[in-house]
Amino acid sequence: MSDLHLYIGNKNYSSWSLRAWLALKQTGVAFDETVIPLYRDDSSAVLAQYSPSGRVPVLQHRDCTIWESLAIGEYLAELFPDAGLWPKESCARATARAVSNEMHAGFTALRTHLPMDMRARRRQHAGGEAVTKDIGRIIDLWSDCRQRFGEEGRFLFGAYSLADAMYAPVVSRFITYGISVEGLAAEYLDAAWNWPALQTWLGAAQAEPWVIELYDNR
Ligand SMILES: N[C@@H](CCC(=O)N[C@@H](CS)C(=O)NCC(=O)O)C(=O)O
Repeated sequence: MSDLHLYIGNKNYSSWSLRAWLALKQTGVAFDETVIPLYRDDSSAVLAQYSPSGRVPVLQHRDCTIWESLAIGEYLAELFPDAGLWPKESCARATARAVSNEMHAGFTALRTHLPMDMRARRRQHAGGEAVTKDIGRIIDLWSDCRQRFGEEGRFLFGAYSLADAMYAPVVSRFITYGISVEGLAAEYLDAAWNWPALQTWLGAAQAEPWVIELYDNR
């Protein structure tokens, strides 16, 4: 049993859980995880036992409870400084924080109209102008990070960082909804999608029995 325990939602649907799980995986430490199936009659009651906000992800580390995906990432970056969760160079690190915050606080149209559904390949969405704008910004942002900071690897800041974990659910959406990208963004999409930890999570998502109609029928 580890002193780190991550509580997450369904792997197929819970985008915020995926971010925290990838961050924790990147530390290389052993951890326990509990999947709390969402949108069931008992979900709120179960979530309330572990999460002050009633949402996942939640990281329990000894007597410290951390909710909110980005706060979990920051906590892990402090706890495991050698994991390289943030880039070392200060401008790269500030930019990584900026794009991570932008993801955490924004892209509402994309998140609303293209819910994460990792095992689906439906290639259709009721997009609209706001979704197109979000997609355009994400492609610009990925290309810019790759160009300015990505020299030493295949990820946004070269080596895998929290910024990549934050965008992993967007990568999954691009695959699910068949959003085509070119150039640096396409190379990034390929690297991020094929990241072994993400593929491990995908395998677990594909094996899950639960279907959330709310997301599947959107
Ligand atoms: N801002 C939060 C968002 C957490 C969130 O919305 N989690 C969803 C699952 S992806 C949830 O727990 N939903 C359950 C509910 O709303 O009942 C974070 O970054 O962790």
